[in-house]
Amino acid sequence: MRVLVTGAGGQIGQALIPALLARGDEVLATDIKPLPYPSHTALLDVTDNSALYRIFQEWQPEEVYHLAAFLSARSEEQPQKGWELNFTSNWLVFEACLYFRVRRVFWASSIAAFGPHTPRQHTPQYTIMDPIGLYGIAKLSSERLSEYFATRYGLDVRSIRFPGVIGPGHLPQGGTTDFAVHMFYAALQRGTYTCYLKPETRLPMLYIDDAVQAILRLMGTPTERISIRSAYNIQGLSFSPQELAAQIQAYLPHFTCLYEPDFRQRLAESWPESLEDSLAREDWGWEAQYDLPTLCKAMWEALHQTV
Ligand code: AKB
Repeated sequence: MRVLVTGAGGQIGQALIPALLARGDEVLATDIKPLPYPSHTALLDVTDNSALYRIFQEWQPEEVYHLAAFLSARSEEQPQKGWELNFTSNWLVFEACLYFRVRRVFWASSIAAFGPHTPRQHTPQYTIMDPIGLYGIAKLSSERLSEYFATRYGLDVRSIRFPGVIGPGHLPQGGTTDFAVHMFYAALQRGTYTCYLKPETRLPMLYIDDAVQAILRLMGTPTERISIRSAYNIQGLSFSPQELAAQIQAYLPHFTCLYEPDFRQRLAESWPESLEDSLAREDWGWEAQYDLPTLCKAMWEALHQTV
């Protein structure tokens, strides 16, 4: 299968590319910055429509994984850029997929599409969605666009509402859930971390291997089984900064975590604590493999080799 990945240098892209190659796909990895992969890479600004069409024309992808994004905190700093990257680029990619008859397209939605009036525990698939951040506004708008392209034009488009994603090897930048990865690195390198969220702020999270498996499983499911064309809820695990700090202290007893909440607190408080994901389970067999202890074990094993 010929596959195109955008935002390939990001946290999910860096883990997805090896998985796609391992299943025998021919992958063109694109990003706005040069990529470290040995072959089939291209520079691409996904908001540049002519550049996008050139890439589709040359590569003729059968599947597209559109991962380029500006995360929540960064989108607050540059709202217009956040809108272009998190909404307009979806429009351009969906249109290009129709034009070049792409078989299937994946894009990444987020729990940021929910808002302060959304029920926070076991958040249902269908509920009140009133995001307060620009990132969430763009993701919710993209969900509506995604369903529109599927029902009006028959585009086989699929998506997941990602929670915070945690994995080794890539320090996420510009998000609200980044603390979860940064805390591991800081614990090993300095023995202390200052968290920008309050200690008790619980958020849904996912280990990177589960995130990659979710994408592959969703994309490998026959069309007739897909009942959601906006984006699926999935639940992995949920924890707060203080719960993660306690797990880290079990490995590094001298680790200390300080708390200095900033503007990201308001975003985090408007997001769910956990999600109800029965439709993802029924439609494509979603099931997370990692809980907090297994996630921490996997992170330590990986980080001890690199840090
Ligand atoms: C962020 O924190 O902005 C992202 C997300 C939840 O989509 N990790």
